[in-house]
Amino acid sequence: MKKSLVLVNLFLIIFQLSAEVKPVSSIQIIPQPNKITVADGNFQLTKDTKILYKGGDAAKPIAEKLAAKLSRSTGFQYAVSTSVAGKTSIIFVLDKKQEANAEAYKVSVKPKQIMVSASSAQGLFYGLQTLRQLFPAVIESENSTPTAWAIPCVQIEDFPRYAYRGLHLDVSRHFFDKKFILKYIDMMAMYKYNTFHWHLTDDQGWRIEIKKYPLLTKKSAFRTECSGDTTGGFYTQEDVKEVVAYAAERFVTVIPEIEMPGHAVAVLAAYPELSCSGGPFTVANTWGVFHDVFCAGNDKTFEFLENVMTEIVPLFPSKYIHIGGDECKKTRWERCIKCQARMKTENLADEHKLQSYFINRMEKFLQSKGKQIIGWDEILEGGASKTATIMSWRGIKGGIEAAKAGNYVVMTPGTHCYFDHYQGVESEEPPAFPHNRFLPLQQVYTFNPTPKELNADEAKYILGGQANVWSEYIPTTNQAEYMLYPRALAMIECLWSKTENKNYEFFEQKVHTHYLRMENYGINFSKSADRESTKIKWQSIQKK
Ligand code: TNX
Repeated sequence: MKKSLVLVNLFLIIFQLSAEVKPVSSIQIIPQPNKITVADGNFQLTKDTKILYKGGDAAKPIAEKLAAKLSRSTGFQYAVSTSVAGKTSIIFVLDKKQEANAEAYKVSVKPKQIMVSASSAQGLFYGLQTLRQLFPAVIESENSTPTAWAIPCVQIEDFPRYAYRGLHLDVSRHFFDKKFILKYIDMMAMYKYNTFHWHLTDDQGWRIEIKKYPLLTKKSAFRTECSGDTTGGFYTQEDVKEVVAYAAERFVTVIPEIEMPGHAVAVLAAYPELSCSGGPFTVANTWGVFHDVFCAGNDKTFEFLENVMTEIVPLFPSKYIHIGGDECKKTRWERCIKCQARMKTENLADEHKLQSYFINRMEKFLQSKGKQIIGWDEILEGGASKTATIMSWRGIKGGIEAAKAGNYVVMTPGTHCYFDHYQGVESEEPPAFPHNRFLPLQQVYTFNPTPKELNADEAKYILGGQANVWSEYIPTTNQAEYMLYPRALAMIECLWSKTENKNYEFFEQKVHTHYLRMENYGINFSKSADRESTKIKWQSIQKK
């Protein structure tokens, strides 16, 4: 009896060991790399360590980024060069023969040399981010005195699961200044996000200078709150150029969103002739979905939007422009003579077809300027063109439908990607929300952008995923960071790491070491996930 128990136990232990993903706990990289092999020994960073680059000038700015970071955090002065190896060296190698995926990289840490290699500057940049996380967290602070920074010897080979790894920010409901946007992009780059979706327009504020329409920044960019205070702001075209260039240097593509045909009240407040009723309107100071939208029957609407896009397109090198398309009420169109006349002449059966007409017309215009469109999943209603990319937010249904129809898809379902929802137990979260949706860290971590309903061919249409930060109840940059972190760390592991390399317990451990990194970087992150009550609540949600 005893013997058999011992055998059963032995069997259980062996089974558990083999079934378990065995993370290497001294290496705490987020997102988890594909392959890590740890060896004995350390690399010691000293003031004499040389930083080198090889294989072309494109490697130089990456090497310089490390030199600048180390100079700031150690107080020593590091410069980069192409030759003179030191006793210890860190070398960045552009090697065209490596992995074809431009985002792939390798990091090899040996006692005398660290080598980061990739086939492109972007790959080297990601190698640099991984290396940064191998250094102690003090690398994120300024002028700390180095006490023999030792980096464990390791070999890492890595590339992302998805090509689209996005974070979104709504700057309409609350305006966030340029400085914050740059910090946002910094953190995105550190965690290997590559797309910033900038939600620039909505009912409560227009946020980008358009030279042809000065009222957009004079009037549409500001609203009067119920308290009587005026609030708002906007980015000049110079600001936008700076943000786009800053992002490009960090391999982040900026996709601007200009909302149409709905979420347009701020525009209508300045240009009421673009509505069905003629107004007057004021920039919205409450949240929700409004009846007044762009008139689809009026050619002036298209003239306006085309002129806006003519200024937008050259500012953003991204191949995509986001045209919104969500939550457009049809009530005004139903009663509008011009809209009804358009439906007749264009032979459109209903108002959903009119929305399709609207989006398709703008898509054609943007295509003539060399751009493709992305829209929220409502653009499927009434029929989307084959060339539109769909952002699936009302669950994954729209995304599945689109992928099956051969449209590219970015998955961003509310169940896993809405970072405006609570992450802890509601009553403990600041500030009080009028709704009680709940999205804890654990739930984000279960996100899989490729639904099992898709076969291998259809799955190719899933470009990746994105987390959205809607800002109705996020009035400050501090609050925005609180909502984002650490959930953005869970999200990136869903977008970068292979499913078999994900492990929540290990992730949770890594998040704790990253608290220090974020703290040193001046990020106001949340610790809600640590609360027992949050864990219990999540389990109860899971059971439902
Ligand atoms: C839905 S997601 C919206 C936004 C809101 C958000 C609040 C989407 C395309 N539209 O306008 O801010 O919900 O969670």
